[in-house]
Amino acid sequence: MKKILVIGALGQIGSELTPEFNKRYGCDNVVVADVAYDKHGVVKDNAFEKIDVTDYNAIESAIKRHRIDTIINLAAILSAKGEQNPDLAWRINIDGLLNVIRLGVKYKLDRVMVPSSIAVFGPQSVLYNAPQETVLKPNTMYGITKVTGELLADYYFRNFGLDFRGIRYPGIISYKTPPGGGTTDYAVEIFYDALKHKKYTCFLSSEACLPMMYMPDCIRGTIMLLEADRSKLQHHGNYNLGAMSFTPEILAAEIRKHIPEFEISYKPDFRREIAKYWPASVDDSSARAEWGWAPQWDLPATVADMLKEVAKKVN
Ligand code: NAD
Ligand code: AKB
Repeated sequence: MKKILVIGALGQIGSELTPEFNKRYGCDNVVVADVAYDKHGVVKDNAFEKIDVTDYNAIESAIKRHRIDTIINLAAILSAKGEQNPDLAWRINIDGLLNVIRLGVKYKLDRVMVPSSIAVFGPQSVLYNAPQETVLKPNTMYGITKVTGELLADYYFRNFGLDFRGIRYPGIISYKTPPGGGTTDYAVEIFYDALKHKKYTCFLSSEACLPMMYMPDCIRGTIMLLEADRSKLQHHGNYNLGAMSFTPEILAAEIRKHIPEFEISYKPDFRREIAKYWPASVDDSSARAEWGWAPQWDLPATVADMLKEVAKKVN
């Protein structure tokens, strides 16, 4: 793992993963790419390539030019946007992924990493402490693309020896870059509205319990898996990863400990149906056993830190 290409680097996760990579591997060894321009200097310390992940030739030319041996592909259409434009979700999440996989095989890349999601679960899955292995029949296009990605990861590992790694991220909470159109985005928006207006109208129902994770844990877990000893890994693109679980009601109660007058109300929309068949919690014992995962951020610590950091932005 000498030279890394991060595709989709300007998004919620990429904008925080890239600086950590810079600290660890050096800016010269991390090349970033996105379909958008880096207008706000989010990843200004790195060589930047404007690449659409569906463009095989553009990725190939970046691999050759920068002598890339590792790709992290974060380019994706998330769950809510994916339901509004399923064709686009398939094209970016699957055609883009296949480009990365085929080039990974062609250039014998050291490893590729592409996230999966708790969206792989569905109505027939076990939704409490969702097992690593269970029925995966999601009812969203986003979920379908993520299950397909996990199956492709296994296939290309088995038949072509591609070292493919991925985590089923829960909803990620952060303040640096806004989330990109998912069902768990409420758990970020709520902090801005709590600080600005002391009230928030939630698009999920009060009892929608989902697994969530604070960004520092997401970054740490991602790097742990990326660097894990290949011989210890029994899975490829599909590690369950847990940290905390809560409903909007529980999150609001935690915020109220800091802002007593904060009020939450509910106006559920189509995203309630998406959340309904996602797990309340996940069993991450494989990640713990195979590469030592353990979360460090719980709900009270996350809420306190988010309120402190978001306050700096809204003021
Ligand atoms: P995001 O939407 O915030 O960022 C995605 C980035 O990809 C954006 O910068 C966007 O400009 C870029 N992009 C979009 N289309 C592209 C294309 N055609 N070519 C190149 N770049 C393109 O997403 P994120 O939250 O950072 O998610 C990264 C990965 O993690 C995705 O695979 C997502 O499914 C997964 N994931 C995220 C979460 C979460 O809560 N953030 C949870 C589970 C899984
Ligand atoms: C979304 O809500 O779509 C993402 C995810 C959990 O995959 N945050």
